[in-house]
This record gives sequence, structure tokens and C-alpha cells, in this order.
Amino acid sequence: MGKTIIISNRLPVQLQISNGTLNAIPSVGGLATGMKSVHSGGESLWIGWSGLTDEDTPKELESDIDSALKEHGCAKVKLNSDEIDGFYYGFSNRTIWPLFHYFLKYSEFELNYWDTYKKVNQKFADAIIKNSDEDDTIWIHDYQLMLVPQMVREKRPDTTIGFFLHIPFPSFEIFRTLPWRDEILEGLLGSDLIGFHTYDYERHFLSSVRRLIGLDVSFNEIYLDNRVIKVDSFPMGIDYKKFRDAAISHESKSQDERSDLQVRLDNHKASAPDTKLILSIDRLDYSKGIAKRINAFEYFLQKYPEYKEKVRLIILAVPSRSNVPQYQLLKKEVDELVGRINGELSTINWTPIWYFYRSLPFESLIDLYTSSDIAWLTPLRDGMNLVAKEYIATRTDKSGVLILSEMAGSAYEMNEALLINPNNFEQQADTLKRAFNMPMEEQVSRNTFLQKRLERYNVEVWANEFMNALKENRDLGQAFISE
Ligand code: GDG
Repeated sequence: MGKTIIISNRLPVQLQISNGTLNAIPSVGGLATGMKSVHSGGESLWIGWSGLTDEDTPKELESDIDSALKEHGCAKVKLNSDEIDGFYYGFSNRTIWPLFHYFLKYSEFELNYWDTYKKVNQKFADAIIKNSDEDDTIWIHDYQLMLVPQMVREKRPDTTIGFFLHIPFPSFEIFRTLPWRDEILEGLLGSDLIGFHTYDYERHFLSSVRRLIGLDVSFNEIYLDNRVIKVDSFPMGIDYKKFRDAAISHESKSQDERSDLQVRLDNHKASAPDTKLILSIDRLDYSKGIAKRINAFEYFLQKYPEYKEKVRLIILAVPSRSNVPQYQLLKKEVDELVGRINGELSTINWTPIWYFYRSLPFESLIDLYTSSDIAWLTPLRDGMNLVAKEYIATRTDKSGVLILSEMAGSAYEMNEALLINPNNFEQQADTLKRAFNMPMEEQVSRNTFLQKRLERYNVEVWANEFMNALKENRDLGQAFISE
């Protein structure tokens, strides 16, 4: 039994060069945390782009970078700025991301982007071949690397390869519009196991395989050459304990230990005890429905004016992909909406929307989760949405109401949340009113179920279930071949 090789576009460490000195800081993101149990000791290697383009990497630091990454069990794929433009900002984020989130009109079908995507996927595949052995188990992550499984399979026909898609897989009618749809499917089919967040994404993928390349599909198994490819859903969890523990230690902080943000939130509570805080946290991305949410908030205040001065919407929008034009337009739209609504509705004592356009440290995230009475998450499409799960995990007294879009993958597992259609303003206005008035026993009862499920299916369980299914399928595949 060999090593485990994890591959993702970005590595779980961030490199920083300041005054000619290199620092490698481990990332705290969901994927990095989730893979901790898999990526441990000398048993595994994580391959990805370091975040520094060739142009930004001083030649004299090249070998320091390699040793720093090695210390964290990582190896880098070198990419120049043209490759990042075509592969990451181009094909990944201007073709695949909008298409897979049902924003067909934003999706650009550019031959140059596609060519660079193929070239960079080949670089990742070459790095895997260079850094692994035949008996290693390979786990490839996400939409930036969909050609890699087949590229590795060509060189290593017997290696075990798993692939997990973190975003939705769209319906056949959407997917078929992609000029390179067959190549993407064939790339993915180099895997032994293909995982999605939900059963629906799994079904959409199987339907595309059947209808576009006419393969033999039985339930969730695809037969190709001498291989059985298994397709299954693995809803990603969170590091429940980390969020829970952070919320508990947050509660035990003395007055002096409170952050500036917490002081502001506490002052708000003290000065207006009847007012409720509604929280939303997302990357500034059109798929997250931020602009629509602000419009729906305005509609709520028009329909139920008695809630003016009684609610405040906090929007934390984390800067993302800011050199893609759609993201710049969205930033402008959100800035203007917030400005207009605050301008029109604010009173001496009340600003309806608090808007933060930045990334906050983890502790501030906990301040926001624990201080908000309602979390309102309205993606128009979202592979999973971990923020919904994190909010619930931090509610130590089981209070709090989660309003969640039914278009998020997490809605499938979070039935006790108030599920809404983000395009239906009428329904959302009524749901906000219901959330505002929800009795405490009902909040506790709903959150008790949610917390139990989140604790049980945490991110470690998710990673282990995927790895176990991958091993099981390899054993099954070998039996199939020898029959
Ligand atoms: C993709 C898919 C899928 C957010 N702001 C700050 C911050 N965050 C953290 C949250 C959460 C994560 O970022 C966001 O995760 P999401 O799941 O909500 O969304 P995406 O970034 O779009 O992720 C998504 C996910 O992959 C996993 O498969 O669920 O559907 O789109 O963990 O806590 N963290 C800090 N400061 C912030 O300001 N420290």
C-alpha cells in the first residue's frame, strides 16, 4: 500500500515573501482542515500551485520554497502569469464556474482558455507522475483539474484515482452547451471514483455520460474498457469541533479580551435590545445571490415597515477573483445598492445594512456567527455552502435561525432550516418575519437536530468515507478484471 497523493489547484500552505524572507503559513480553509486526517506525516503528499507565479518567484528563493513546502508535505506545480490567466481566470472561472452554476450567459467559450486549461492540467498530471509511484492512491480536487484523471491514467493504467467536484454538476441541458463537453467527461472518467456533494449532481453527471458519450451505465457504475467507475455523493462536512470550541472559548472571554468588532456588536445589542442581527457571509460571487438578497431585504422593509429599526443586515463579502469583469461589476452593483438603501432608510439611530468588503480573521467570523440572531444565505447556486453549517455549529445555546436557499447543496441535509427560493421576495419577506418571531423552543428543537447531524458527519468523516469508497472500488475493480 503506497502513499496518498492529494491534488488541488492551490496548496494548503500560503507562501509569503517579505523583505526577501520566505514564510509558509498553513491555510485554515475547509479543504485543508478536512484533509488533515488523510494528509498526515510522511504518508502523503499534496501537489498544487503555490500561489506565486514564476515571475513573482525570486530565483534565489526557488530551493527555499521547495524545502519549505516539503516540510508541510507539499510539492509545487510551477505556473507563469499567462498560464494563470488562461487556466484559472480564463477557463476555470470564466467558462466552467458560470456554466456549472447555471449562469450560461456569463460563460465564455474561448479556444485560448481551453488550450491553456489542457496545458496546465497536463502540468499537474506530469507533477503527479513525477512525485508518485504506481501503488499510490491519488485524490484530485475540483473543477480546475477535470482532465487530470485521464492524463494520469494514460501513463499509469493501474493507479487508483479519485476525483471530487466541490461545485454543482449542472443538468445535461446546460452541460451539453460546452464545446469541450466530451473531453471534460473523458478526463473525469480516468478516475475510479467520482464524488459529488449531492445525489442530484451525481445524477446529472451520469445522465451526461449516458447521453453524450453513450457509455454503459448501471445505477451509479460506469463500465469503460476493463474498468468500473463508481459515482457517488459525499456531502462535505465541517470541522465541527473547531467551530464549537471557538464559540465556547469566545463566551468565556473577559470584557478586556473582546475584539473591537465584538465590542461594537455588544454595544449594538445593549443600545437596542429589541433589534435582531441578520448575518450573511459569502465570497463576493454572483452565484451567491448577494445583490438579490439586498433587494429582498429592501422589499421586506417595504412589506413590513414595522421592522424598520428592528433589524440590521450584516453583509460580509470576501473579495474574490477581482480581475474577472463580472466580479468587478457585481462589486459596483453591491456598493451602489448598499449606499442607496442606507441613504434612503437610515435614521439617527439606525443603519439598515452594515457592509464589510474584506476577509476577516477567524476570530471575527466567530464574533459574527455567535452574535447574529439569524443567518440568511441565499445562493442562486452553490455546490454545498459551508457557512450555513458553521453558523449552526457555533450556536452553543442552540438559539438562532438559519434561512437557507434551496439551491445550496447543504439544503439537502439541513431540512430543519427555513428553506427559501432566493428569487421569491414574497416568500423571503414572510420567512424573515417568521425567523424574527420564532419561539426559542422551536429554535432549540431545530438546531438540536442540525447540530447532531453536523457533529456526526464532520469533515474528517467525509474525507475518510471518500477514501474508503475509493479503496473498496479498487478492490472491486480488480475482482472485475480478473473474472
Ligand atoms: C466552494 C463551493 C462548497 C468566508 N469568509 C471568511 C472566511 N470564510 C470561510 C468560511 C467557509 C469558507 O470560507 C467558504 O465556504 P463556502 O462553502 O461557503 O463557499 P466557497 O468558497 O464558494 O467554496 C462551495 C465549498 O467549495 C466546499 O466544497 O461548499 O459550494 O463554492 O469555510 O468560513 N474565513 C475567514 N475570514 C473570512 O472573512 N477566516
